[in-house]
Amino acid sequence: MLYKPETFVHTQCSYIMAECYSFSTNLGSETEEGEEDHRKIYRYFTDLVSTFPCEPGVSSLLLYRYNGWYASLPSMVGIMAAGRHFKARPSDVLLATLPKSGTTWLKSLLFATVHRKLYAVDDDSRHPFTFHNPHECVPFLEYQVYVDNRIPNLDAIPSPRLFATHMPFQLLPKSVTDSGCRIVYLSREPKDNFTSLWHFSNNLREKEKIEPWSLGEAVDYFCNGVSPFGPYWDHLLGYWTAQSEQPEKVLFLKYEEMRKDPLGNVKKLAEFVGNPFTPEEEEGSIIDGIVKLCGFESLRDLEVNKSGKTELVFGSVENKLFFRRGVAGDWVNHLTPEMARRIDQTTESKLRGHRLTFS
Ligand code: PAP
Repeated sequence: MLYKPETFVHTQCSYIMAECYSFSTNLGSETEEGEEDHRKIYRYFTDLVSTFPCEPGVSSLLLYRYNGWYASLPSMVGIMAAGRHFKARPSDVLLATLPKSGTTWLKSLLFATVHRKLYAVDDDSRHPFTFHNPHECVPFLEYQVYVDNRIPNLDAIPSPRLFATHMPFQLLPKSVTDSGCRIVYLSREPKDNFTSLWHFSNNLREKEKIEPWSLGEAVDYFCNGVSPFGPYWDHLLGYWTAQSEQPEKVLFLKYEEMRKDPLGNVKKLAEFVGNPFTPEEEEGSIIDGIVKLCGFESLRDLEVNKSGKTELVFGSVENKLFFRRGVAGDWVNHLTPEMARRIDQTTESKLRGHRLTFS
């Protein structure tokens, strides 16, 4: 997908597109560093991460271990670069998820809600979602912003800026926690999260070189914590604990509850980010419009999501891969009772005593 400046006005979307997608030369960075310094930093982090232990996991790439967390080499480098450079503003909103827990959906709902005055949700001819996958509208810090061939200038983006991340709470850039910016975390039932991840990773593998993975082997990796940004349960608990300590700063949502009550959850999101719907808006059709615009079928059926691609640090991903079934409970169609039991038992033992459950 090419950047189409004419489709945007003065908003986060236009800046992000310009800064993050133009493979810019030095546009002036937050740290004022030149291109050569920038390359050196990435080389340094890449060399460093290469020395970490690595192993295969539920991923198309090898997963490197750092402080008990797993991520692919480029993602780990992105985490480190974001930690060094990212300067959060108190008005920023960070969307945090594990891969395949509904990131695309959350990005679309939050973007459409926050920018509802700029982009009417019923105006297909102008809405950014007609031209861009939600991943291009709300970029990942470690996959799209802090990557070695671009020097982002995030200073020019008007508030409120929206960013996304798969990082565990414990690895977030210090400026995020120091700034007190808001974090919205979306979790998903572990068996569904695993099933979605298995399909996605299988699709990304080099099909000519690598055989499809056995589901049983992938369940082992998952339960042993070797999945991208895993261990899955530790990731959940990081944000769950953060929410219980700072409920005004961290909102913890569940995919299954959003499926049941999307309208209520959109209202909750708008309030949490300090942009509540007015009584007139509540009476009108806008909340319903946002839910419809961001619904699974509506997004999946857009041409950009049928034939477009999104550039992420590990490659160019076909947008259609972000839209598979979009339901809760699809694991029953894939996992054997034994596999399901194994994941359930791991969940029970890891979450015991934390009052966090999934229906
Ligand atoms: P990411 O973390 O790599 O960005 P993410 O968007 O979390 O991916 O994962 C895609 C999952 O969200 C898919 O789940 P499935 O494999 O179980 O089907 C996808 O179908 C689902 N999804 C994408 N968009 C929506 C949506 N608008 N509403 C509900 N679910 C969605």
